[in-house]
Amino acid sequence: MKKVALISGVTGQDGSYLAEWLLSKGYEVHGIKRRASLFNTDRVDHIYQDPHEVDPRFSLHYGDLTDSSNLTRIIKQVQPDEIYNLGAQSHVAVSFESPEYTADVDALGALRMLEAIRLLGLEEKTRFYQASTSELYGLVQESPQRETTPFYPRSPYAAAKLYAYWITVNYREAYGMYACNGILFNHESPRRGETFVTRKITRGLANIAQGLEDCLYMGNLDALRDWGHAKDYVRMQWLMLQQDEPEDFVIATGEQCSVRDFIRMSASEIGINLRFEGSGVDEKGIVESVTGNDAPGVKEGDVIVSVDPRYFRPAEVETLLGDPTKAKEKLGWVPEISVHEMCAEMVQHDLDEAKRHAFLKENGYDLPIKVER
Ligand code: NDP
Ligand code: GDR
Repeated sequence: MKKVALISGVTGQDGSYLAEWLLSKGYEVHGIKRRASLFNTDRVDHIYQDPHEVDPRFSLHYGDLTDSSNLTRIIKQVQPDEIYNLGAQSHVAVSFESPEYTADVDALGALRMLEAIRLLGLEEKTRFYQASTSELYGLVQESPQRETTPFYPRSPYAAAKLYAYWITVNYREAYGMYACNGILFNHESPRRGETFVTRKITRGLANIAQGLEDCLYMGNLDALRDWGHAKDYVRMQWLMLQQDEPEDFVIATGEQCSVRDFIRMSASEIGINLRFEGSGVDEKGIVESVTGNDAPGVKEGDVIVSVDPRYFRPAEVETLLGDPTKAKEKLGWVPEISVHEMCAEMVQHDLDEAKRHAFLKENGYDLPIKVER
């Protein structure tokens, strides 16, 4: 029997990789997309199947995690064997600016999904995966962080995800539902949103190398993260729903590097050597500058990265490092792509894109480059 999966957040980084993975496993896949004023399905367009031509194994439904009647209708119609709740306002810095909306989507969204399963009487049939996060550890109480490490959220995003984590545990315990949390550490890819730090770096430096941008404005370069590749991590999301008993798992590489290291790594992929000039506030409020050497798009001494305090967060998560031992031992999961390989893939992707833009510019079609300001 063909299994049926429903993914919220299917248009996001993880949703798109997970949909591909499930289709490769023979699933019928349904995704929830939000209504937007522009097309927002770029990451899944390549797997879309026109229902006029074939009976599709991949379908999209309009919906929103803030709308319980709509979620209930979709779940009733789809009758999924597995639900992956990946939809979220997922940007930590933005959550300080939109805390209430973030709570509505990220905390209550999970509750709405779980309640819909329960009210439709699908507790026995439908398995539920909740996209939990290393941000739960926030101000870390133990290092490395494992499933038993106490939580200490440091943002409205993390506080909302804390509720979602516990309501998932609660529905498992109260109603015997197969519901589990993947506590995933940062994972990236060429499909990562452009305002998350790794993609901002690879894209920004690629644009600079092609003469499309002058300087990349960054926040805290000393934050430490445990970065892995999204493709490795979605495999684990699926594995978690294939066990006899539902359990929560930490997914991480167990290796850490700083934002500064990631800038160095990306620059070296492009062929730019960097000099970190040290701190001191200038008249524009820039607290640190990084210059490049003579390299593509860069003259010796050009400032190509500036640390602008407006990208500092009201409360920062300085360091995260995961211990994926349980996932390795119980599920045989090991990450296959190293942070260096991932960085190289992201840089290559963004260089190709920057070259396309540069070509258009040279030929009189100057499309504006979108950057976070
Ligand atoms: P993205 O930001 O790339 O994707 C988020 C998805 O959620 C998008 O499809 C977005 O739709 C959708 N979405 C946002 N708001 C709503 C809403 N109100 N109703 C329905 N859908 C909504 O995130 P990732 O793919 O990186 O992450 C997936 C999940 O995993 C998220 O829950 C995130 O918090 C969590 N997570 C991510 C980690 C990471 O490092 N990537 C680590 C740990 C947890 P649209 O495309 O229209 O914006
Ligand atoms: P994070 O990812 O907050 O860990 O959340 P992000 O890439 O946004 O930041 C990582 C670290 O880099 C520092 N930083 C900057 N961050 C951004 N976005 N932009 C900058 O210019 C910048 N400069 C420095 C940040 O301060 C931070 O310390 C991600 C999201 O995917 C969440 O949804 C997920 O739950 C967690 O990872 C695990």
